[in-house]
Amino acid sequence: MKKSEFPDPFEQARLEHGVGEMDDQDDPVVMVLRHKDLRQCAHNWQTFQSAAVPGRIVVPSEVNIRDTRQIPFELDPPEHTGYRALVEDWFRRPLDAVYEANLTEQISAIVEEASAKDAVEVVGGFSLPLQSRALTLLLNIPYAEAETWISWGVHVFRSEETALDAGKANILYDYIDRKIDEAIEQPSDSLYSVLLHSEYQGRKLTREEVKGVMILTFAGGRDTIINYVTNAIAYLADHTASLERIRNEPDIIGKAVEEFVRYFSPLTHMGRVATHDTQVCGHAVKADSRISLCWASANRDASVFEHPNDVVLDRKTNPHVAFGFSHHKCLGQHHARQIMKVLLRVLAEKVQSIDMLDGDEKIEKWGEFERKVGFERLRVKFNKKG
Ligand code: EMZ
Repeated sequence: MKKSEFPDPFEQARLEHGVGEMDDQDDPVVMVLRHKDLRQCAHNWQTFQSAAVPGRIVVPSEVNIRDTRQIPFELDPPEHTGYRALVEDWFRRPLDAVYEANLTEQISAIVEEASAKDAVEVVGGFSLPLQSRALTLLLNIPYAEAETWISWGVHVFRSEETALDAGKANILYDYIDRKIDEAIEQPSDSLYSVLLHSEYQGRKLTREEVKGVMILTFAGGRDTIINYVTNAIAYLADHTASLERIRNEPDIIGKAVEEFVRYFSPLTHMGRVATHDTQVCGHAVKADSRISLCWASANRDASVFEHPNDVVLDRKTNPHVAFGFSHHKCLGQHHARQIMKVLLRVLAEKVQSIDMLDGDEKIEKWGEFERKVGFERLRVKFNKKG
């Protein structure tokens, strides 16, 4: 198997049962695997809620490592609608030309630096700095702050090895507390200050609410973007013709951005908690038990996507759910898409080909399913364009 291949572990269960079952810290999860069922469940917040105990809709559950509710992610309408409206415009800033130009400058520097080396470890030496520096734009804070986040390594925001590593999670929560204090003392035009000054239902956001938005902003786009970027590099290393095609047909970049996120599905699934006894796809779901919306499975559903296991760079219709579906659709989606768009553009401009050297896959285990989501390490060589 090529390094850039990401098999679909859910196919058989999706076809035969439509659901999969897994245990997570003695709080089982029914995984919803079909595109259509998943979209129905995602819409149906009255039955499948997000506003459960903080951390419980995340799989693996984070109930033991945080008390702060992430906003607007862990809320349901109508509260969700009000909070989301507060932050929606801010998270659309990535679509502005100046933002895109700044991102292009950042990513060009990273690609140039990588191309000057004999070998680059992509996860820690390329995707992590890229994600961290780009985040300074999303937060609207000085570029230098990225160095702190890079120094934390890939595993601080979400400890992959042990889902319950409160020590690591606290590094982030304490940091955000300090930054909120700083923003209270010295207001600026950063996201912290903007949130501290926003009003919800005629009152200022509380400190805990501000913290809830900030944790989400840091954690939601960390490993997801790192995997998205790393996996795209692996793909282009294995498929030089695709890089060449992007160079010759830059108009397909928008479609390639969508196809990569569909194929890689950097976030495997997200949970919900049933408010009453119900069923999904004929499978009983008890009140107060969990389901998960398995984006990664739905994105390979052959009843929706032709040749679901192939990367079709210019796929015409692509109703993927890699950024979620319905009212909870990823707030960071514009930022993530811009990163990939700019990266593909810069690679086409500056890099002739990428040599795959070696790498270790990152495998997630969900009950009977083992899913490759990215790489623990990936070494490549970028060959500069002559
Ligand atoms: C949560 C989640 C949000 C969670 C869209 O996903 O991302 C995970 O990486 C975090 O661990 O807390 O923010």
